[in-house]
Amino acid sequence: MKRILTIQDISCLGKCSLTVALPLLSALGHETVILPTAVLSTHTMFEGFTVKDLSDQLRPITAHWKQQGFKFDAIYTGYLGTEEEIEEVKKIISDFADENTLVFVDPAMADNGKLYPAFDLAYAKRNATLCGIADVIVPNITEAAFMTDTEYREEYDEEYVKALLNKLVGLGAKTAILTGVSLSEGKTGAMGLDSKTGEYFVYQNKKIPAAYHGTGDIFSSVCVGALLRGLSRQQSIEIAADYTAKTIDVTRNNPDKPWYGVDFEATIPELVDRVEKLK
Ligand code: PXL
Repeated sequence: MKRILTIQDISCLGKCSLTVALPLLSALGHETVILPTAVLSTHTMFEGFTVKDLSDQLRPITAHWKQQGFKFDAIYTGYLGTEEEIEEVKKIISDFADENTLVFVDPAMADNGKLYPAFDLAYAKRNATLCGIADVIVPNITEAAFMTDTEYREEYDEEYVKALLNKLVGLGAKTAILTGVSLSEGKTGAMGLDSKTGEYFVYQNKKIPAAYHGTGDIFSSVCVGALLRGLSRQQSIEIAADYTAKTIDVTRNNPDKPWYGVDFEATIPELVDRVEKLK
């Protein structure tokens, strides 16, 4: 069994970050070690959320793991609260990752052309330095634009996406995967660039006309979980994109859907079925 360390916040209620990553990675068959960076009552789209920063716990927790001799096959980072925390996480990566560790970074901080309420441009630039030490990064177009000083566009073509991907690997990431990429009317998916071979890869499926919070975390968790099962990059983005789309579709059709997240729990059996068949 592979062991993955995931570093992100716990939004106690809200179906994002660790409350999504942990169940999905477990369902995909991985031992999942969590390092919570903060505890929030809910994610930051709720009014009046509470936050307890846990930055001062990162060192003692990881020092204990080090002393116990733990190693990780992958380190997956998501939403991080502050620039200082990003620096701490870079240290943890340099302490625990060797050439066999998959370092997977989702610089979760923005969407639809805007940074989340807690962040500014300096934070985005700091996240770019974390992306620079990653094997795989999975920003959306907004996050990529902020990190690379590129104009954010709602309407774009393949050349714009390719230029963003080239700037992202220019940050130092070995492979960049842009999420939420729509290359034709009614389609959406992901497009990536392998910096070593210069090869682009792409997957487009039907765009479900609905948007919910936490779907970026769902894509990332499934993508890294699939990669860690030894599936190819192409298979992994296809499985992650299809699962995310299916989950959005199921949520859209649920009359009692919560506004703050998707019904990813309902589609886990299908996900497991699909990856089991690929064994
Ligand atoms: O889904 C990304 C995310 C994770 N964690 C917290 C968030 C968000 C997005 O808003 O607020 C606390």
